Amino acid sequence: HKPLYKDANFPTDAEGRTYHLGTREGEVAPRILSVGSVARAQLLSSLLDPPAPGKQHFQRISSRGFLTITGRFEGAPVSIVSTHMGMPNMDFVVRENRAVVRGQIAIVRLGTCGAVQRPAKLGDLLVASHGSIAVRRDPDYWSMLEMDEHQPSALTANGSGSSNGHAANGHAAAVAQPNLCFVEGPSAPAGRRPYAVSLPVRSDPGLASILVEEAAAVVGPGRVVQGLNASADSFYSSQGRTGSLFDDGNEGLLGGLAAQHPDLVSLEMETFQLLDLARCSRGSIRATGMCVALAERYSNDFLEYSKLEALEIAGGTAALRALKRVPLVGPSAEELSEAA
Ligand code: R1P
Ligand code: URA
Repeated sequence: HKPLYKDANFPTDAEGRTYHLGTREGEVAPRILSVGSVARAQLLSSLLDPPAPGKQHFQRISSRGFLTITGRFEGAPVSIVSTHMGMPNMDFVVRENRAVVRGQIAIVRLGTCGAVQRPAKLGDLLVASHGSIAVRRDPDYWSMLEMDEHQPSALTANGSGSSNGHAANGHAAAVAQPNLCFVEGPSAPAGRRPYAVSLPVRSDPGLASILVEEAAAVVGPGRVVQGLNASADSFYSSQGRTGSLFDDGNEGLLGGLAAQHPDLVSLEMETFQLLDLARCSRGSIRATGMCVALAERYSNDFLEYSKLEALEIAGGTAALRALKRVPLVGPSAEELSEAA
């Protein structure tokens, strides 16, 4: 049977369940571990305290495939939520969990990532202590190339069009945007920016430093690297992966990001959205992220998959310990009286 939703602004069903995650108040703990896959959520649920005899951990898989597991970790109520991939999915996870828990909440993301530059190396735990930037592909860059090809004089300041879509120069105000361009040299049409790079958004400093301590206690301090994260809107183009099948204009992207941010260590797809929403949550969300370095972008090495599970367990243990330790402000008297 299909649930009936009310309130197009923030849809919930008759039982108060959210539209994408399918959970309601009482089913999610204020301390949340967000992981990229259902398999990782299931694996890390083995770290939870065993349920009382004859009971099971709360588990709900939504119609959209988001799995929520709620139990206790060393006595503290926690939820593990599979988030899938990309910033829109992190948006669902943050907003819909925020809506079903009273009081302040803490969210730690445990993901996988590419290691951008040394000292980050394969298998390390990279903590976004310096926050995150976002890297987004700007489709207008290619639209402008197309428009330029069809109406060269309409878009160029000097009336000279481009014959190959990549050689025009002197572009007019239509292309003046405040974002950054990392494509340099003769193939970069002047003033055109294929990738927009945001300003950094910070991690919760207290939560990040507890997470670093716990990660170092699990894997040793030499395997934990703190720095800036970048979340991209693609695994491929906006992470600087190149190939001949698409014109991505990204040859200089990775080098440009590293040069512009010497503390950049990790490149993945969700942390920025988590930190941005926490920053906008009127103080109601404490958040940070940590990733297992799965790929070394500077050497082109990729972690052996057989080694990943142990690293996920190590990172998950550290993240759950940090979540347990982080102080949270409980629900206000107002919230409690609303609930009554
Ligand atoms: C891409 O393969 C996925 O892996 C990384 C990226 O952020 C993206 O979601 O994280 P997860 O392993 O948490 O999914
Ligand atoms: N996840 C990403 O998003 N990028 C990588 O390089 C590895 C994992």
